[in-house]
Amino acid sequence: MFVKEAILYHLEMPLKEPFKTSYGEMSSKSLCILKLTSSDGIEGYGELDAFSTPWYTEETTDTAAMIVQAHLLPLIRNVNLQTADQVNHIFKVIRGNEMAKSVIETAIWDIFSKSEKQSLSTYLGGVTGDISVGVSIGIQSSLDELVDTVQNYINEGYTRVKLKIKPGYDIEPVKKIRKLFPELLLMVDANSAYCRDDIQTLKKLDQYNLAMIEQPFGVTDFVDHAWLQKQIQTPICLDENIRSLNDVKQAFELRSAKAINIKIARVGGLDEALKILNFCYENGLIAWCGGMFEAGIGRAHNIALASRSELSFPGDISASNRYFSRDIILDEFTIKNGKITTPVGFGIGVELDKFSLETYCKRREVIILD
Ligand code: OSB
Ligand code: MG
Repeated sequence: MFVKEAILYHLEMPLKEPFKTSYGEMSSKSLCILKLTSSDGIEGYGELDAFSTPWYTEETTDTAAMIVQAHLLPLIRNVNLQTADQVNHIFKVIRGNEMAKSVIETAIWDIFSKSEKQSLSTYLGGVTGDISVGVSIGIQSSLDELVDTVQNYINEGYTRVKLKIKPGYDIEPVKKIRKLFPELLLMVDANSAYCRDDIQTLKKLDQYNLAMIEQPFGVTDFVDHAWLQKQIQTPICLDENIRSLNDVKQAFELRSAKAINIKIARVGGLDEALKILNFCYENGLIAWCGGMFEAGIGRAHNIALASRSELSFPGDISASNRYFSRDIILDEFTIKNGKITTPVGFGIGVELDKFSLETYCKRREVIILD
């Protein structure tokens, strides 16, 4: 299979409500949709999930789009691809830039699963059916607002709640939510806002029966996370630290974490994500599927991955309407009884809503690879 043509759509999608983390506030998501056409005329889709500001990783939507065009697409030009997992290997000559790699790699998995006339979840070894999902809740302006927000998502059916925290907004919100919802599968995500000096606060958080504490320390702090994990019972989950299988091995050897948030975009695509998933399963690390405010295409890739039975902990995979008033796919993802149903169509199993795509599209580039 050869890739003959690539179209990159640059979108700006306003969020229904601004989302606040320890990094700052976001009110809209900039992303790209990549459409690849194969020599057999099969169309595969990928989503470029970076952000407009490089606070989560070094990449931004614009820098990643540039890397896609200038450095990555040329590497698969005139290459006869035999399997989807080949792409990860081909891209190894480019350092980092995982989000840029992921948008192409995931589109190629879509093409291969379509050519095998299978859903992507089946192709990845997943089980089709319903998957349990969770929701990530940004920092709220008051505790009352937080309680209402959590209650609303529970009413909608979400079975796991993740609260964003930062120094000064941690013990109180957790205490309040734990008191009101004693049985709730609850966790927190610090987006690397703490350091060793905050040990007393982190020890207090350890007392609220949290499912995990996500990324308390800096993004390369494997040693400091190991220091912390020795002193608390709550599993530490690494997010920003994990860019590859090697990072997971390092975390495992050092005992920096007991859980891994797998984001397809952050690890450079589905092949690396599957390798991480296998490693976690074999070594007793909890693995689950994270999110990056994906639109419908990225969400479909996440759902296909999350359909693997090893990812039983509910991921950050909300319904389409959690972030956007209108998604870019025809059959939006909805939540029923706390679950999202994996699509059964070939490949990612969702179809672009061309009208909706147009309304969000700022510009497009057509790249011929002949
Ligand atoms: O840390 O997991 C994170 C969103 C953007 C960047 C980083 C993170 C998040 C989320 C939301 O927590 C996940 C989602 O619902 O898509
Ligand atoms: Mg996180």
